[in-house]
Amino acid sequence: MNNVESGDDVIIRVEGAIGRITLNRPKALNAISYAMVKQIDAALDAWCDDPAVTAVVIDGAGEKAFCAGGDIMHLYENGRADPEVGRPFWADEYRLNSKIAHYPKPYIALMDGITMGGGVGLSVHGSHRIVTERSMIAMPEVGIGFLPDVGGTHILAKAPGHTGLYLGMSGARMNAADAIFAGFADTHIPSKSIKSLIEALASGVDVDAALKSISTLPDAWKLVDLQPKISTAFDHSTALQCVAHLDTMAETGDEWAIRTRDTIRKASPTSVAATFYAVRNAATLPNLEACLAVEYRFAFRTLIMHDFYEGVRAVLVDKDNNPKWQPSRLEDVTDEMILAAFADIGEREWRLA
Ligand code: QUE
Repeated sequence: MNNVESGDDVIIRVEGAIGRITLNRPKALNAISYAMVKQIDAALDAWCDDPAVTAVVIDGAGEKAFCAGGDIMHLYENGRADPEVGRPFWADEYRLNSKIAHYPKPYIALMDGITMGGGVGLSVHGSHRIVTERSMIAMPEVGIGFLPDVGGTHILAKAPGHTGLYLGMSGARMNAADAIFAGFADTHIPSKSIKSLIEALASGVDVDAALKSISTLPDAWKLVDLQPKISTAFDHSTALQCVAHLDTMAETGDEWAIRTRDTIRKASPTSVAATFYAVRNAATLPNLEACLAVEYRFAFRTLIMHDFYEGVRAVLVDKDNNPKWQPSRLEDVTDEMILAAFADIGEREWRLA
C-alpha cells in the first residue's frame, strides 16, 4: 500500500519503512472519534500484509497531547437521544485495542504529552510504549462517571501491588517514570529526540537498537515512594474500606491521603465502586479480551445511566467541577447496583469478531 489519504482528523501514510499514524485534532487534544478508530483499524490491517511496512508509529499533532481520550463530547451530545451512538464506538475501539496488543509488527506509541483514557488504549497495548519528560498519563474516567476502559482494567490489575486500584479509583496522573513503574510504558526518551527517532525508523533501522541509543533516565517517580501507603490504604475488600483507611491516614495530616481521599470522594461513587470491582476482577481474568468484555458491559449501559452526562457536563461542558452524582455517596452504592452494571448482556456481549 502506498500513501493513504484519510480524513484530516487522523493522518495516515507510509514514510519509508514505517506506517505512520498521526492523531490530528489538536484543539480537542487529539480525542479519538469513531471515524478515527475505523481509519486506524483499516490502516493496521493494510500494513499487516504489506512487506514494505516493517513497523508502525503513532503520535499526536500539536504541542499538548498525544490523545486525551475518546470523543466524549459526541457521546454526550447524542447519547441521550440514542444510546446506540456509544455502543458500536466502544465495541470497535476495544477491538482496535486488542488488534494493537496482538499486532505482528513493532507498534511504537509516542506518548509525548497528555495521554488519557482512549489515548492509553491506543498506546499501552503496543510493543513499544515511549514516554518523554512531557508525558502526563492517567485513567481519569471515574471523574466523568465512567470507568477505566480500553483494556485499562487489565493494565491496572497488573500494576505492582495495589497501584492499579489507586490509579483507577483516583485518576491520579503519572509522569514518565511512574508510567514505566506501573506498566504503562517501556522506554523514556527526550521529547526533542522524537523527530530523529521517526526519521531513523523510517530509514529501516532496528527498532530496539534505535530506542536503546536514545533512551534516557526519566525524572523522579512518585509511585515508588508511595508504595507503602498505597499498599496499606488499598488493601481492602471494598472501595469504602479504602476510603475509610485514607480517612484514618488523613487524620494524621498525611497530605497524600487527604488529596487522594478528597479526589476519590469527588468522583462518581458508582464509577469508583465499579472501578474497584473491575480492576480486582480483571486480576482473575485470563487475558485482555476478557477484561474488555467486562468493561464493555459497563460501557454498554453508560449512556442510559445518569453519572456520565453529569460528569461530562461538570468537567468538560460547564467546567464548574461540581457534579451532582446519583447516588451521591459511596455509602449508597450497593453491591446489587454494581452487579447490575456488570451483568451479562446476552446477545450484545462484546466479542472480537
Ligand atoms: C476523564 C476522561 C476524559 C477527559 C477528562 C476526564 C476523556 C476525554 C477528555 C477530553 C478532553 C479534551 C477534549 C476532548 C475530550 O477529557 O476521556 O474532546 O477536547 O476524551 O476527566 O475520561
